[in-house]
Amino acid sequence: MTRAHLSRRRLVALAAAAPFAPAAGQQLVVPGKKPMIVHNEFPEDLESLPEYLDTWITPVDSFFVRQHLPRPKIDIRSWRLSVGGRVGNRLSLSLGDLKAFPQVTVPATLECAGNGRSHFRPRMPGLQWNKGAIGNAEWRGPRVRDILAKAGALPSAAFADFDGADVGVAKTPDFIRSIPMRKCLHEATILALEMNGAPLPDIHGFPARLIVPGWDGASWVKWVSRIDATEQMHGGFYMNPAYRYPRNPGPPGQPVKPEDLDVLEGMAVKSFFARPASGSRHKLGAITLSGAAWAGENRIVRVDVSSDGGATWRPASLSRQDYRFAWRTWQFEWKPARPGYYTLCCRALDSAGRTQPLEAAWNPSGYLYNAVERVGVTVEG
Ligand SMILES: Nc1nc2c(c(=O)[nH]1)N[C@H]1C(S)=C(S)[C@@H](COP(=O)(O)O)O[C@H]1N2
Ligand SMILES: [Mo]
Repeated sequence: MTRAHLSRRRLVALAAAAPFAPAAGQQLVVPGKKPMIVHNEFPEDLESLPEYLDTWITPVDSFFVRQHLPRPKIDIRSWRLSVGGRVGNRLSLSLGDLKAFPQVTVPATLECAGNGRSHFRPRMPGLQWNKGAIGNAEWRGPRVRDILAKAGALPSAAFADFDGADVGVAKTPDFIRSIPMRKCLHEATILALEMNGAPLPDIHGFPARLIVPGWDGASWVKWVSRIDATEQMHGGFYMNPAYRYPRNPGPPGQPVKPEDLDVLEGMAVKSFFARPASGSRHKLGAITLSGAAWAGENRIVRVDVSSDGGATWRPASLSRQDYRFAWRTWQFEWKPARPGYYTLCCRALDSAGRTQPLEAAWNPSGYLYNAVERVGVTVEG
């Protein structure tokens, strides 16, 4: 039996247990993490429980983890970031050199492109994330544009390739992502050395990870050890065929020709319930509904909630923190008039006028799931 089989069985066992009560021992999988939904034990793929996603900053101990390859062992004394390719002046930078650049703080939401994949029908292969492959953190480090400027990136460079220190194993290739220059040069694109005010934890990319605000998680390369300015997009697996999305999504289940797929960039508009949990029971009285909403490179302007399955909607209140690339948490004090079974929904609207659909656009890899979430709860008299 393969590891994948084992962990899928564990996941099923988890899902069958009381909501959000992982089976005994699950907490021990990764030291420093709260109970998580364990999709894979090695390399770790860990999903946050939605009940922990009700704060504006997601603490490291409840932040999701996704990695295709075993985590590299970094010896910080000999560690160097090499910067090369189409540059006038190759660099080899220590952690101290990176700290000598001006440091900027960027609050930004990191979401795996496959978050929500388990809700698509027909199903597709890939990690069957529910809704917790997301978190919001404060990232701090030098701007990528300052590093590229110091290296004298040539005007002919249209991309920069970011290579993580993790290396290919068996059929799983080396993790390399190409980011277009216009995004590399954005003032909020940084090489984070810190997450939530502390040095980056190993599992989230120590000592340096790329922050590509508003773009899908696969762009946020962990353990960056090499940056190469290039004329052409890297041709590796993680640029093609992985992390591509149909230019015009078609009917569910329909294959899409490779030439009709584009590299994923900005994310969809989306919202979710942190509370209440689906299937929960409540006493008649005020019940706090809460969650978060985000919209890739756009801002959230509004979140509406419904307690009648989407027939009528009322605005939720949004967190005062309002940063372009960070989610906004939302709250709503709901006072049901009478006992019953209720279908609660939440729906976000962003600054580009996008809102969430009732049905997410099906695509062969199961990316960008953003249908309006529905949560059924029972109110008892
Ligand atoms: N070097 C490296 N970086 C990586 C990955 C990886 O496998 N290797 N996975 C990517 C993917 S698909 C996601 S969703 C995010 C997850 O970041 P996290 O583990 O800090 O939550 O890291 C990205 N960066
Ligand atoms: Mo991802």
